Amino acid sequence: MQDIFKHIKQAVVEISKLMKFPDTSYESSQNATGDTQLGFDLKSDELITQILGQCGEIKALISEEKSELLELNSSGKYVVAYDPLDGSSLFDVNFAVGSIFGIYEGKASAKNLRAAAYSIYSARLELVICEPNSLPKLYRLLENEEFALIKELKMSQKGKINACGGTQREWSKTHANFIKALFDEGYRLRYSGAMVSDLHQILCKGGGLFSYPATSKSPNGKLRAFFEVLPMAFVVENAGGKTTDGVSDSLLELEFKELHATTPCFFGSAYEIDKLKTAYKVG
Ligand code: AHM
Ligand code: MG
Repeated sequence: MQDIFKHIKQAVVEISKLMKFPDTSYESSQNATGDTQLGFDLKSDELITQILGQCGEIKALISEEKSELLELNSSGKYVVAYDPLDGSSLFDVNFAVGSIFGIYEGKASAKNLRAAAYSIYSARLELVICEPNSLPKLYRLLENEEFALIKELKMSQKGKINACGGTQREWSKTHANFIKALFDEGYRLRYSGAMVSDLHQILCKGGGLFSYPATSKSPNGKLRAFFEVLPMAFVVENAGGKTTDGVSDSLLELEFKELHATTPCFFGSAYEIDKLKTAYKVG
């Protein structure tokens, strides 16, 4: 597992370097879920494939930018699922974006998720690594190109941030009423449009809610299970937070068949997730 983290560190440093002087021209191709891809999505995907491909512990890769699983070493123990550039629509406006990694033992499945990591490309390069039964660790890249441990991430019982995704007119009445109730309680809107950055803010500030619900256009939500939702749920729950799809006790108890399956998802402190589940139950 440590060898996988070593290769992830190398990949995110290379992506961060490439980002400093990017070619931001759009490409006409589309990814497996139909989004228009920025050239940088593909470049990040290629870089991660190339660098993680050198890690003997990895059996296969699943990427948001690949329609099929990519087999690597048959003797490898882990499948790594990744979103090479989460929040890619914000890349050309120079907002913080990141890469997300889920490390699964054997087959990609929530119950096989053993570790997760994500990077944040912004003024600084930061990397969060989360191993089983321990708080997620926040690292920052120093001038000497080494990652230094900054702190462990811990969520409190209740936060102040409300990061609510999706187009509001496509929300259900239940969801719209619940989000309004949080604002009425004094929660503040903080939503950039990059899940990885929005959740990073909530994790660093110790609480709040990130939601991407089912909508009338996307009844199964927008965010992808294996390389976005499950790895971030693993980090949030290990930080002491809670997750749900609106009904479940945890996103980590859900099973998905398709590589690019999506799900409604909610991540937050205990208070907001419990309140959401009650609101969704009452309807
Ligand atoms: P991406 O991986 O193609 O960037 O798409 C995922 C992103 C999430 O980071 C973010 O929460 C969501 O899409 C934003 O969608 P919306 O603009 O509908 O709120
Ligand atoms: Mg994404």
